[in-house]
Amino acid sequence: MGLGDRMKASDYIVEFLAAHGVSTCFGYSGGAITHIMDSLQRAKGVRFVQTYHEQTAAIAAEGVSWFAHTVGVAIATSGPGATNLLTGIADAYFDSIPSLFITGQVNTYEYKNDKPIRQQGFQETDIVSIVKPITKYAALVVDATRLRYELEKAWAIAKSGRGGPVLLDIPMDVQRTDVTPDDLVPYDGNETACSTSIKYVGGFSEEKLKSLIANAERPIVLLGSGVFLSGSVAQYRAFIKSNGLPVVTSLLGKGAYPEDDSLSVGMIGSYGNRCANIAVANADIVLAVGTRLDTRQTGTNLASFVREGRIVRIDIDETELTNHRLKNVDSILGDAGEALHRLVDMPWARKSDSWSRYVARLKSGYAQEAEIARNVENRMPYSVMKALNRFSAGNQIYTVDIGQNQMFAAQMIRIREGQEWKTSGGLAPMGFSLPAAIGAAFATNMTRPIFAIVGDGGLHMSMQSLLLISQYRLPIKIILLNNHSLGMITQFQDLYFDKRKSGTTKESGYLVPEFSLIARACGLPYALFSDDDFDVGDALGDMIAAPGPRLIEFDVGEDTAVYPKLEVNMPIEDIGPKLSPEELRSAMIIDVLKQ
Ligand SMILES: Cc1ncc(C[n+]2csc(CCOP(=O)(O)OP(=O)(O)O)c2C)c(N)n1
Ligand SMILES: [Mg+2]
Repeated sequence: MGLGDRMKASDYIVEFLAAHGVSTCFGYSGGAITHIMDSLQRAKGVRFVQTYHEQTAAIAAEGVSWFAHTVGVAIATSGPGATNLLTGIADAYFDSIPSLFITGQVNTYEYKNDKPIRQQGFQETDIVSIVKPITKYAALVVDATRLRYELEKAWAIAKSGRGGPVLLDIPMDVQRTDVTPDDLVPYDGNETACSTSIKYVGGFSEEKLKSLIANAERPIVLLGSGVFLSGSVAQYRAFIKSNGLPVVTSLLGKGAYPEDDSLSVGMIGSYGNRCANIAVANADIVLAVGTRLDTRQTGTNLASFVREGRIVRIDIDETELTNHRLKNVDSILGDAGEALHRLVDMPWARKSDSWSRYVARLKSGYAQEAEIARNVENRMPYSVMKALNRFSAGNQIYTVDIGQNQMFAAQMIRIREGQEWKTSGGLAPMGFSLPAAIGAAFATNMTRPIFAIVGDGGLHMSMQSLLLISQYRLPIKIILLNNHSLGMITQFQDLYFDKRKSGTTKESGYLVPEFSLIARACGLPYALFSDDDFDVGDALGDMIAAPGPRLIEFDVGEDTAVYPKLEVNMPIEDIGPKLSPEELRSAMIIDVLKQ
């Protein structure tokens, strides 16, 4: 293109995406986005995938972002298209996923602007105001000469610091106007320039850190999703290994350290592995990296969390560090990878072997397998997870929905080196797994096998994705745990509502369809396993090994329960079903009674 050449603004937008390495753009059509869709159709290098629902597009964009380490992109029309994106946008905001959402808007001359009316144009909706609290940046682009500036700015903000979603709302007349790319104003990068050096917060210092570490005898590392987002997984693995440090993760940090390694103790939290919870409770220093330490991790009894130790926290978001309710925290602001440069030279070397031996003892006494044997009546859901561990490939991807199915997986799946895991933490929308798997499949060019674990309720919410998975023959094995109920909620109702159910079981108004027929309607090969001996013989292995997508349903019965599970206000080591006071005391190093 020569200097001064003009082009259609919608073509310019798509060229921008292509130039920034976007190879797949998810979305759904509608009048106000047709110009961009037409440009996408004609573009080289960017594939447009229509997703049957904008929520699917938004979450698939998150999947691309996570698995390709880039900015995922989704588009939608004005009004209902834009509002259907909201769940994915909010999810990306809470879980820090760099993503760009482009919505069409009514023509600038139809827009109500400041008039005190509800709406002027058809399907006009002020999406920018709606998404303000759940985006890092959102703008209505009313002038095509600002397109370059806004696109560059949005892109930079999505990726900078703690990543997250951005949204550009682009009126139809702006999309169809002509622009001269060479005349467009560039973005100067001021707002996104961030320092790469780390900062000790609130009186903490390198000397204090050093002395804390030097005096610690019971160190443990807690890894969160920030380790993935900062691209420092390999470095943390090397650091942990070379210092022989026990390691636990958050739900989103699963797999940051290989879970089949002897140093890995498991996931902590309200559905954490008992061994991991007890280990953290007894640590005298917890190095918490890239994790929000929310109450699903710490329990609601904050004063009891690591009560005889210090938490050294590394986070890229200063507001997370300065607004936290835990008292025993020392904070380092900065990128997890940068912080590691300082950490490696600290005196981590093990003071005694007794802490390692203690953690190893916890791991064998309170492993998830032991927990199931002791506390779980209906073991089939856990057996499914064990089978997945066995049948998973070396480069397996897991995407996981919300509910009991998520926690069965989190407690039982072992993410090994080369494998990856993605679920939703902060927003936790049912219907997450299938769209995330779709994003993962496109992000990896259909080269990696994917297990998409989902419950019957989550499948209800993402049903359109079945056709999409079949249509593109994505390498996704959908692992459906059908307990004919909203199991996570029925377990809650059992505990706190005297077993009364409402809207969560067949008797209380919640039904599941015949999934075999739905699979057939979508052209998806299907199998049902309803007995506990489902992994006897080759049927399951064959189904998993077959190329292309499958819907594999496990009828796990209605009575399903996740254990262990923390009750409100309990310290995390006292996760239920509770150990006897004697057993808990003998499992602990620190005083049980002092909380
Ligand atoms: C969109 C959405 N609505 C409601 C909830 C609340 N919720 C969390 S888990 C759950 C039940 C999930 O049922 P299902 O998908 O069948 O999984 P199960 O717990 O039975 O494994 C519900 C309703 C949610 N997380 N997301
Ligand atoms: Mg269910």
